[in-house]
Parts: sequence; structure tokens; C-alpha cells
Amino acid sequence: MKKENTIIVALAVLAAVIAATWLILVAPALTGNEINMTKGVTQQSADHFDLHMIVLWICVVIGIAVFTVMFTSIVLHRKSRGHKAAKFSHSTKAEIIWTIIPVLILVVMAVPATTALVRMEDSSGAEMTVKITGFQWRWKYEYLDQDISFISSLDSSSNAARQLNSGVTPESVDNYLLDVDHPLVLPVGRKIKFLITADDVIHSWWVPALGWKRDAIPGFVNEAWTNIEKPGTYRGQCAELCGKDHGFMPIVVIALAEEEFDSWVNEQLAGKTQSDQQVTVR
Ligand SMILES: [Cu+2]
Repeated sequence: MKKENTIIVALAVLAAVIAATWLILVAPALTGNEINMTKGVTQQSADHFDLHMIVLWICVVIGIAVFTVMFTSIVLHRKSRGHKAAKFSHSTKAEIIWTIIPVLILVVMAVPATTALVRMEDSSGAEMTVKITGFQWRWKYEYLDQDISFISSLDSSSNAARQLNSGVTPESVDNYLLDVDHPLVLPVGRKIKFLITADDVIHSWWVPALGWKRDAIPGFVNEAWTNIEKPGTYRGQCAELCGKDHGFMPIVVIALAEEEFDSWVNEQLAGKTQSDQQVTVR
């Protein structure tokens, strides 16, 4: 190889290495990972994050390889240097190579993807079940094992602020359009199965931190499950355009430590008994 060619190839490789290093080290530091997918708080969401990263790096490697070959070919094999275009119209060898390599890459990606998918669909061994029903424009939660049920709607201050001439400004409301009156309270470290349906039109129950989204379809019951690893407040939205107030039926999940969850259940049941007694007295 001529000296000039060696320098050009070395520069191309250097550029590719700098680009890759920037992607790996500098970009996440600059953005605080904010432009990446979130890791979530469940094993499922961690699986999805890992899958996403595997596929991303496969794409990065392919991109670097393709652009390196392309630019070095363009620069080193240009017409002005006396190169002539190849004239062949068929190459079985090339066709075999460009079929086998993508197939192998797809197989490498399919194995972890299928494993994650199978695990995601396996709701067996759940310790409690919550039925979720979507309505225009609220969610109903029924804890089938605890005999608790309630409807969760947009919180009243957000609801007031979104009305014209209400006198309440969105800026004055904390978590504007993101809070609800009755959040879904769940325990951490327990496998929870969800039965998801709807009573009018199609909705979709989506909390990104849990790592999945399920359509709520009238007449169908879709299944999903979760096992939240970290206590906290996780927010979501209806993810299927369902009517004029589609943007006003947020989801709030509050994940509590097991003992706190159990005392929350007892509180709910005690409140229920009290209100039942009041009804009987009347
Ligand atoms: Cu909806």
C-alpha cells in the first residue's frame, strides 16, 4: 500500500474509533443518559433495556464497518487515481455472504428477544390479581384477592386548571395533568397479575417504568404481570387515542414496601366496613 493510502486508511479508522468512543463515554455523560430508554423498576423493563442496548451496539458496529469501507473505497478508489468501475453483474459468492451475515445477526438478536418475550407472557405464580378497566376517561382498579375496588380519575386541581376561565392556572398545580385522585397502590417484591379490559372504547394502560403497555379492549381480557423492585411513584398515561379527554386520564402507581401495602389494604377494608355500616344505619 502506498504511503498516502496508509495515511487515509489510518485517518478513517481513527475517525471511527473517536466516534465510537464519543458514543460510549462522552454522550451518556453529557446527557446524563436522558436521551436513552429508561431502565424502569422491574425485571421486564431491565430485559427490554438490555435488548435495546444489544441491538443499538450491533447497529453501531455495522454502521462503523459500513461507513469505514464506504469512505475508504470512495477516497482510495476514485477515478482520478486511475481506478475503473467493476463490470460484473452477478456474484454468487457476494450474494451468499450478504445473505448469511444478516441471517446470523438476526439469529443473535432473536435469541434474547424471544427469551424476554416468553418471560413477559408468563404470568403464572402471581401472588395477587388486579383487574383494570378503562373508561372514557378514567380507570377502575379491582383488587380481586383483597376485595377492594375504586375508580381513579384526574385530580381535581388539574381538572379545574384545564377548564377555560376556571381562574386556576396550570403553573399553580403540582404535577399538572399527571396526578389522580386514587392512585393504584401496589406492593414491591410481589408478582402481580393484571387483567386488563375496557367498558366503552379501546384504551391502553401504560406505565413506562414497568416496561410494558397493554391494550384495554371492550369484550376482551388481556393479561400482563409485574413485580416492582423499588418503592416509589410511577406515572403513566392512556396510550390509545380514546376520545376527547384521552389526554386527561393519567395513571399513577404507588409502590409500597410489603408491610406498608398490607396496612394500606387494612385501612381500605376498615374504611369500607365503616361506610357499609353507615349505609345500614340510614
Ligand atoms: Cu383512554
